[in-house]
Parts: sequence; structure tokens; C-alpha cells
Amino acid sequence: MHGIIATWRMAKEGIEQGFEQLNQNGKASDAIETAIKAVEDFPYYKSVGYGGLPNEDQVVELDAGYMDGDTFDVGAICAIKDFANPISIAKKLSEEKVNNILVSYGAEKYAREHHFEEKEMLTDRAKAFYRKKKKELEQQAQELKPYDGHDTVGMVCLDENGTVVAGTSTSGLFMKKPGRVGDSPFVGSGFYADSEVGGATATGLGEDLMKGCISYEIVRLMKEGLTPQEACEKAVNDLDASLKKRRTVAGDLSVVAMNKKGEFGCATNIDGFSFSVATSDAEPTVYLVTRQGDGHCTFEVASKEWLDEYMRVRMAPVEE
Ligand code: SD4
Repeated sequence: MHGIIATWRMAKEGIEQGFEQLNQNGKASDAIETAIKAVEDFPYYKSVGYGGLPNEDQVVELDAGYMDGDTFDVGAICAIKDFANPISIAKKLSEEKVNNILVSYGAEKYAREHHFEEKEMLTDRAKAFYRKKKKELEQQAQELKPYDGHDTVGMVCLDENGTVVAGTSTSGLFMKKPGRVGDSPFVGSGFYADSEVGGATATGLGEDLMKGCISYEIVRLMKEGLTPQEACEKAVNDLDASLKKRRTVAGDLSVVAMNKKGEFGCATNIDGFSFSVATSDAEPTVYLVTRQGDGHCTFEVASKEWLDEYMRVRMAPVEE
């Protein structure tokens, strides 16, 4: 059995490429890197890699994390500027004995020394989104909503040898403070993998996802015997309830998981969450998730119309 699951529809083309490698008996570690790089390289996804939206100072700062579920090797970079593929740098860092998580200048120094591709990651399109947002905020004296339709790519991948890996890549929240880091590069929050159990990854408001160490929690629940779907729903619903009890509101929390048998699950506390998945039993497919009143989440295959409209919106000119 092999498989790959990812947050959001934007991962579809990436998982198609990674899945192809898994079908050829490729390693999960290679397949996930291929898949996440494809998302990073696509300029119209405005929250991951090239074309990612900038921070308050109009600088694109990228976060990425990677975990190998066989060895528990972990690597991550936070707030790195002007490197094309953060996931590859995070993965390389996971091979180091120490210094596995590097931020900003240190991450850039490491990436340069290891000859990772340097690239100006702020595109004209991202600058246009920045100008538009700035104008809206000034005109309406509007408070910036931190999430604002921002999508991180998180993936879990299982290969025929039974290795489970997990990884994330994001430009974080649009208009974040310089140096702000969310959950995505933090093991246990943004991602977690244990080849004896499975893996999980999260997207949403990092500040809240971290409060539940949600990816670790899902893997822990799967280890106790819950299916991926049960584990995802319990982790999201428990954290959502705890946050509301203590703070009256809960930020956006969305997760996906896959266990070592290739079974998968998802959960969310928002409308509009989607995910992409492929397994030995099923071709790459995008699902749309609906949260029911009781917190149970159901999902259905996205229609061709929905998929076309998604791309149309992503690629439409920015109206300033
Ligand atoms: C963050 N969790 O930086 C990320 C953002 C995200 O979908 O996932 N957006 O907080």
C-alpha cells in the first residue's frame, strides 16, 4: 500500500507527480519533496513558495518543516527569504545531527552553503495583492483578519516499504509581522509522522493550531486505535471547544491524516476546506469537506466545475 494526502486543492498537481514516484516504488521522502516543490514553484498559489504573499514590510518570509517517521529525523526553517524550495532545505536539515531548525539569517546561510537555488520570491502579482490590501485597510480603517484565505500546503506520504513522512511549506499569514512564525515549521503542530502509526498535518491559524499540538495529537489518537477520520475529528473538535471555552473564539483549524495502512481522514472547523489524496486504491482526487452540526466531517469529490472555477479565480488578474 502507498499513498499521499495533502491540505487543499492546490496540492493536486503536486501529489500527481509524487504519486507517480510512489507507483514506481519510489521513496516517500522523495515523493513528498517532489509534490511540495511543485506547489512551491507554481506562481499562482499565493501562500506557498514563489508568488507567496509578503509580510507587512512587503518581504516574503517562508516556513517549512519535514519529518521522517522511520527515524524521527526532523528539519525546519523559519522566516527564510529568497530561496526557491524551502521544503528541500528543511529536508536536508533533518539529516543533520543537531541544528535541525534554523531561522532567518541562519537558515539562509545554511541554504547558501548547501547550494540551494536562490530566487527572488516576491512576484509582481504578490506586490499587486499587497498594494490592494494596503489600500483596503487604509480606506476602511479595517482590522486585518489574520487568516484571510491563506492556504498552507501540508502533506503525509506512505511508501511501499511502510515509511511515513510528513512535510509543510508556507509563506505564513499575509501581512504578518516580520519574523512571525506559525505552526507550519513546528513538529507536532504543523506536521508529525510515525511510521508505526501514520502521519498528520495542519493548516489554518498557526497561533491556535499550536495550542493543541494538533498533528502530534492526531497521531497519538491513531496510535490508541482511532481511525484517521475519528482522530482528525476528535483533535479538531476538542481543540475548537477548548479554545472557545477559554478565549470565546477559535481560529481556523483544518487537518488531514493517513495511517500506515493508507487509510485517510480529515477534519475542519471552517467552511470551504478541501484536500487532495491518492492511494494505491484511488487515483489523485480532490475532496470538499463539510462540517456537520455535530462536528462530524463528511467529504465529497470536487466537481469539474468547482475545479475549473478554482483555477479561474487563482489565475484571474488582480483588480486593484
Ligand atoms: C500559519 N498555518 O502560518 C499557517 C497558515 C496556514 O492555511 O495554514 N494557512 O499560521
